Amino acid sequence: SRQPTPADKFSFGLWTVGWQGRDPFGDATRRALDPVESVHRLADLGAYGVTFHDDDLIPFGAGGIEREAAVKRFRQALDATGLIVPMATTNLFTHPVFKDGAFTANDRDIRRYALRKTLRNIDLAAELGARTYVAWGGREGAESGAAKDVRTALDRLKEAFDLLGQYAIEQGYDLKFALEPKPNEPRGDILLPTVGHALAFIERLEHPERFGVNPEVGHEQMAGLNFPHGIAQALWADKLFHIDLNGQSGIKYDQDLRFGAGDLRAAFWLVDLLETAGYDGPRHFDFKPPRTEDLDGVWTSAAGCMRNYLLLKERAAAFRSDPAVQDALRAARLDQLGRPTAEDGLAGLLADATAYETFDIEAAAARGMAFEHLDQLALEHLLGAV
Ligand code: GLT
Ligand code: MN
Ligand code: MN
Ligand code: MN
Repeated sequence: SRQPTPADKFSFGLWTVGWQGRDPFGDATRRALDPVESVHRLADLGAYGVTFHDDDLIPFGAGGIEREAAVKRFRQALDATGLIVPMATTNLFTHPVFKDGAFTANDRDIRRYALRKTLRNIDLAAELGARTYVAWGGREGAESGAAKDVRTALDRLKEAFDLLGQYAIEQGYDLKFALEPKPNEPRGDILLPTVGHALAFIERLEHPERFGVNPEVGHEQMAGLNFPHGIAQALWADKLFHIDLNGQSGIKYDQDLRFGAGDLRAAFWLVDLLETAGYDGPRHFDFKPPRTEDLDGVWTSAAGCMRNYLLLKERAAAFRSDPAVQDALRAARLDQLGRPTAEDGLAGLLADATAYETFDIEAAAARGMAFEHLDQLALEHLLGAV
């Protein structure tokens, strides 16, 4: 069905629909949204979850009473709508104190403050039932060479995540961490710029099993990378803990378009991959409704994210179940890729004269791969021609 339901596991950040359209060149074009209003609107549209930064819910610097009231109202909205909080995160980028980063700021007092701010919100995340805690280190980076000793900064980043992991374990929280890579913006260069960097970093942590990635479509595409390939490797490593879906057109500033806008072909292969791989986590939209839109446009944009996902899911399923596609996959020898190269072992490989001595190299080199036919079938399905 093209009508989103909670079973589709669509979730939105409060900061996405709530983005007021402030950019480096212009002021806000929309009023602030009350989180309670967003929860109700998202539930009406068919989402199952809502996510937040501490500061999206509780204004930065709010006192205890204001904090409790904000959480109470939010919780009431969740109870009234049945929306859940699958994920939460920390704002470690807006306040000027984080101008040189949070967990890797050169100033030690700022690093300690960043950790305390995060630990405090982890308690709230656990209290609201979140199972994933995202960490996007947008300010962890540099604009110039000597300003950041990257190897030492990575030591501090590891130290921070080791402490956060220890805290979750000691508190008995059923909570995993998902690191979100981004190559640049707002810093000139950000640490852990891609999915690959993050996967390698995680293996150096004290509790690697608690850590995975939260890749965002546009962030990998800003680096010119193939997003579905990055997701495939994260899945292969059992590290796809969460995902930020949106749209991006090529290598430029972070566009955060609604899902399906931008690189539609990549979106098609992404949905095909998530659905066939059995990814069962949230389909989380991290987009920014363009500042040209009024609030009606915001909700149209949010609904479009979900509808586009469902349309692509339909198209991908039609592609996979088409007998002509199955023939084309065989003609392209995907079944052969699925077979181990040397199930006969090293000895068998060495003893096999057909593998080398009598191998007809010229005949093998002359075989066409038939990929164009296969890809044309994909395009026909994507365009709804079949
Ligand atoms: C911020 C960033 C996003 C991250 C969010 C989590 S907030 O808007 O641009 O990509 O996912 O901190
Ligand atoms: Mn994101
Ligand atoms: Mn983005
Ligand atoms: Mn973003």
